[in-house]
Amino acid sequence: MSRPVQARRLEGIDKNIWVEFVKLAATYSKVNLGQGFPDFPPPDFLKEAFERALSKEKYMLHQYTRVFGHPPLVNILAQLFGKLLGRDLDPLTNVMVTVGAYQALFCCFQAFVDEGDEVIIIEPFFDCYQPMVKMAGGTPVFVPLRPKPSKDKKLMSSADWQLDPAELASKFSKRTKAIVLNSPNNPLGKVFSRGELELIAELCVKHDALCISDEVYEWLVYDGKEHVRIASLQGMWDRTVIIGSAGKTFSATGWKVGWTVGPDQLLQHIRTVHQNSVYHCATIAQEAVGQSFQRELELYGKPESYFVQLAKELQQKRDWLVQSLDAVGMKPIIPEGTYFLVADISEFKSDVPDVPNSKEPYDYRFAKWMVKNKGIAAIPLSAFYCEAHKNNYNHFVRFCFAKEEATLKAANDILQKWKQEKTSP
Ligand code: IK2
Repeated sequence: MSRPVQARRLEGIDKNIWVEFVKLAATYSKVNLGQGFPDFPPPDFLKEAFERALSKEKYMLHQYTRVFGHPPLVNILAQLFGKLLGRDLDPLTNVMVTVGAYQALFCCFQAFVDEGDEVIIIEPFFDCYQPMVKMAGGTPVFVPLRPKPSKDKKLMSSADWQLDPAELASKFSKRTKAIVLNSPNNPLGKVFSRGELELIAELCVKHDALCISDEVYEWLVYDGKEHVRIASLQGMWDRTVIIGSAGKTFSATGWKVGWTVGPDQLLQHIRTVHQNSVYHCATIAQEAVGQSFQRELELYGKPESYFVQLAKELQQKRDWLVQSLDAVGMKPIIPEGTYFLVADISEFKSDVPDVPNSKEPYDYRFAKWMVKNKGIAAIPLSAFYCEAHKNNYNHFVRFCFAKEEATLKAANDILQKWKQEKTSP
């Protein structure tokens, strides 16, 4: 063809961190702490629900179901989120099922963002927000969480990374259509406090902006911290879409069942995008997720609840990885939630051969060198920053600790050996 094949909206968004680093991990890693998925099995009740859905009598579950969500699943999600948000939710208009949280995000940007609209993104951010805003014709506007080290603490916490209120306020204008909030945050593990959320909410109300609230790690919160839903704050329900993921909730990321929860006047536009793109999400997976939520609703807050047990197990895994990294001088930032932990690699500069004139950020070079030479896969933190800010945050990598004890032990063995090699003459 003599004319350009590629649509203009794809310009500059062809590179993807997961495509690149998943391949590197598959080729070189002995211990994969890169992409965020558990290497332990999902709970038996989820698998059993799937098996029941496959039984002979349930043959209709092999067919299409309701376009905006399988009825048993939207019913239970409406009950659960109704309880969490303290309001009556209509399963048919306040909930929509998507193919993972990814598709929910895509639907939101397509539904709300026009040419010329600005969308505020808090850095570091889950990487797909930026290309999705651009594909919708919008302009991403970035505002970083800034680390505030305190002298008396040996290790930082993700809570020490904070927004500067004046800086955040300066990003809002009449062009602002929405802000994307991700709490608990991937990659830092930060759980935004009520006060921080109130500040964001106030600005949304003042500037009549929407809030796309990505809460896929809502159940993975540690040390007794509270996950506050921004939709429950004053003036926010009408302008917020909550996004969730069964993959993260039930440790089954390959299932790709997600959802949006929000007011009908917002969800109606999300439904328009969904019905004209993906249309429908696998019925059997929705059935099994629905049954699993039924179980969790019955056990809500009890020690047998998977939500309670998983958070407890992950907190222990977080602590193991914190210890391993701290012992070798890769200063971990203790996350308050999620699967992830960010560590400072400044002291490892001398290990990675310098590449004169390389435009690649140091953390990318470090992560590539580490997987090839030490067999540990991790993700460079600057992948979660816009181009202009990458170099300010290029001395950290992200590790995923949602892994079997044996995997974390193998990582520890490699790290200790590495440390010994560094210190022995
Ligand atoms: N939103 C956030 C914040 C996510 O972290 C994810 C999943 N990403 O995990 C990959 C990684 O960071 O290593 C999603 C949305 C997408 O969720 P789903 O898998 O349900 O589409």
